[in-house]
Amino acid sequence: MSSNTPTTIHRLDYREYPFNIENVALHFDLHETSTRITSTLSVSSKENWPADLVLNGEDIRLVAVSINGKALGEHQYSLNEQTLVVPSLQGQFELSIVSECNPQENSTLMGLYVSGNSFFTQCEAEGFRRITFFPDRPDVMSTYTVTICADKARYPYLLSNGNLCASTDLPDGRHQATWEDPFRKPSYLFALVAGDFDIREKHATTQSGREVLLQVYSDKGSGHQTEWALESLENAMKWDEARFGLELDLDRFMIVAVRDFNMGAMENKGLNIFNAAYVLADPNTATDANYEGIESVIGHEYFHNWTGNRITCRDWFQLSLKEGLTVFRDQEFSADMMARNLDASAAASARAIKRIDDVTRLRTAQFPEDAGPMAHPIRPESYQEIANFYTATIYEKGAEVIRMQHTLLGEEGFRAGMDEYFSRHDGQAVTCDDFINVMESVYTQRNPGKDLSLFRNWYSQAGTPRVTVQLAYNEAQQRCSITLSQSCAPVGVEKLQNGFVKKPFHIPFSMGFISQSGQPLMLQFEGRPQTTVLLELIEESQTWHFDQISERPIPSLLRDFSAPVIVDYPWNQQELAILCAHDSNPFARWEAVQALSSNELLRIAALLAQGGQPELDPALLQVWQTNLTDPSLDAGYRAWLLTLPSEKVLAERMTPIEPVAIARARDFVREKLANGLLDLWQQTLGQNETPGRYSPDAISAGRRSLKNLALAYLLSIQNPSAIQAAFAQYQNASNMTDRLGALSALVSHYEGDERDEALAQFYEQWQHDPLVVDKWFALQANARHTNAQTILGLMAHPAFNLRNPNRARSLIFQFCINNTEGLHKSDGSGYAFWADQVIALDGINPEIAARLARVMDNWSRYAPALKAGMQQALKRVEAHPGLSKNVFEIVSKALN
Ligand code: 0A1
Ligand code: ZN
Repeated sequence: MSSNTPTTIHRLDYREYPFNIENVALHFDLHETSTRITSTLSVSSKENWPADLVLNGEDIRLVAVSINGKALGEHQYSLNEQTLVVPSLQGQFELSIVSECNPQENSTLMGLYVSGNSFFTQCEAEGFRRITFFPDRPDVMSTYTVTICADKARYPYLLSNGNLCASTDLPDGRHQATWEDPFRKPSYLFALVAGDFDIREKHATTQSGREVLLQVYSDKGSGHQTEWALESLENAMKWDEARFGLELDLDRFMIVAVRDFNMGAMENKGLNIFNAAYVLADPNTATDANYEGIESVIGHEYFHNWTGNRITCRDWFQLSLKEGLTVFRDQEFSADMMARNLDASAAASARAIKRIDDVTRLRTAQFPEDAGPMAHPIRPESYQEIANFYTATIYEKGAEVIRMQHTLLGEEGFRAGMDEYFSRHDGQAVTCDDFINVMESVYTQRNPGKDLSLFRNWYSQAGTPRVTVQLAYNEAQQRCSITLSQSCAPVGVEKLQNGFVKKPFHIPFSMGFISQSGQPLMLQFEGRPQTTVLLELIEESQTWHFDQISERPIPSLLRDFSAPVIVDYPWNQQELAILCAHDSNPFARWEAVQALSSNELLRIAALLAQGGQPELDPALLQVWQTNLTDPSLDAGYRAWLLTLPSEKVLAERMTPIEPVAIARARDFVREKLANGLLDLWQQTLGQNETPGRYSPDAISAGRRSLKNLALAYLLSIQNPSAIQAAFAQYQNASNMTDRLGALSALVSHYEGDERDEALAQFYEQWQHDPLVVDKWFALQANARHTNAQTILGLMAHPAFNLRNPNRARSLIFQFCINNTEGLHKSDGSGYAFWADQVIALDGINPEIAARLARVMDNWSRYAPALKAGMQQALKRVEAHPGLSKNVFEIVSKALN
């Protein structure tokens, strides 16, 4: 493992690489325990004077180096654990390097590794240096020619980026294939796969009439599970043509599923490698959420071909340039797919559901990050380990920052900006500034006198701004005035900088007014009547006036979540109840329900923390009743309206955090809502069956989610007929969504023997399918009464394997992240378990260990007794000898 000497890399230290590497010719002689790689680089210096050629290399053995065919002696280069340096080179030359690595023993899943019976690579961000010595940085772009030799019987398919140019049989049962990628690319986009696979493929025609081959490779025996992946890939291809005019630039596009993978998937040029969880699906084994996840990740990786690959990042500080933009693109793709073939109102609620889902993810993962020790701007200033910066801030907040640009420019302006971005920068490695410069040129052209100079603060400052709203109504003048004031306290490293002053953000703030009787009000704004207006807040505080307003209105704020901020406005519960039933913006209507129920849950949690006896505000029951019975709402949207805010969202609003009080408050309110609306829940259960052939479309998935929500409410009060219904649904389900919906309601709320029988039966039936076994572990990790001891018991199950990230995530991460009560046990057993697992994982896979380490990020915001236990566990991890720099960065920042 790497040592933990913390070296910090700073954005402003960027220096151009002094050499061009025009072409990289790689030769792989694949063997499980010792693979030999010969790399031949055509190098030329950029300047007219000599420079040191610095190549990165980690965990690989150097066999030989030569320049223009002449071997170098040991005194002609220097080699340490991280670099190979050939000093003082100039002009044009060919550098050849022979090295060896051990794929079988590579448990980090970075570089070249073995998973199952196949070889795979993962190079982003710094994995290529674990394959061969190379300037492993995204601004060194080259064409690649790759030859792979391997045993033919075991590895009949030999894949790499680009086009297959030749394949030949070799002696001793081996064969070889040569691939050429015509596009210049950085090393992080290199990929190699060798193995035996099922293949599903299809020919498609691009908008310019070129025929391309789309292929999905998966484990032998899983080919029946790749239909949805291939369909999603084709949809992604068509969508990028239609929405952005971007066409596939290769003759063939391959996706390969792998069981052992650190992340979701990887956009290697023409050869995407995917965590099998984002490829394999059939109605019996995958849920609606899995289908949605596959579509979105396949879209995401495919869209990277233009936003990431054709135009890449100059350095890793620019990561959000490709990730924020590509997440925005995948979110839009999913929204368009969900809304397709629906009438206007169903399409609007399908889009709102997607937005709600994305905002919920932002609030549960990114807001806490932005308030904790790892807070960083979407373009960070420094890092110790780049793998730790594949964060919710870079991805999800990065996408919000792009979305705000889309909001400010409009669809047409944004498209014009994207066209200009490709025309200026295709084939280059660029910065976030380059992107915003392009967008600003369009913005200024369309809004003379305005620019995006303040908008750039979203790239340089961290933290979640708070926008305080004041409403003043003057009856005599029939005028309503809205004042927006922004503030954002320093966070993370900003707090450590002397004299740091935060500058205001450019915040697009979308809003409307609702009358006391629930009607949308028409507003005169920018010379035309509108029910939703876009205010651009650029100062600390600004006021807007609206005239001809005949009564004091209720403001509907931050519609569609037009900026990643927290809104402060003192609605009373009655005003919220009106918005909950009438807001014409479906996103804002859901927000009103969230606000009303969060207020109530936090009030009850505070009361419970002091040992008080709560009562439920009848307004909440009334809102639930209205939304359960409103015939104009579709099922999927209704399910979101009827779901209580999560523990994590509530914790963000509680100081100090009392996780158990939050959990108890949710139980209390859930039970009241279940009992109070018993008949309606039962009717809902009966009215939302989805008979016939399974389809993951938004309407059918929405019905299933509402039905399974009703089941969960009913089981939370141990309703006997619902328990029967859950068993029946579990036994008779024709798809995994319903089967798992029933089983999870039972596992969460029912203690009888049948529960254990159902669990045992589930395992028995699905033990051959690793993705379903992951679900089985996850269910138990999340269950009430599961504690660290239970998890240790499950880790002893023969199907558990700490080296497989999906398995570790399904059990250990699920428990530590989602099982509040189990983790925060007052005896400290949850924290001790966390520390043990971080240490154990660190010896196997530092990237995965560092992700688990982040569970304790916000320890200092918890109630005193818990806080002490968490700090102690963090200290134990920090003191562990030989800790990776990945985990060290996380725990040392947390303790700082
Ligand atoms: N670029 C990928 C994310 C990714 C990053 C690092 C990885 O290495 C373990 C793998 C994937 C994406 O955004 O999809
Ligand atoms: Zn990405």
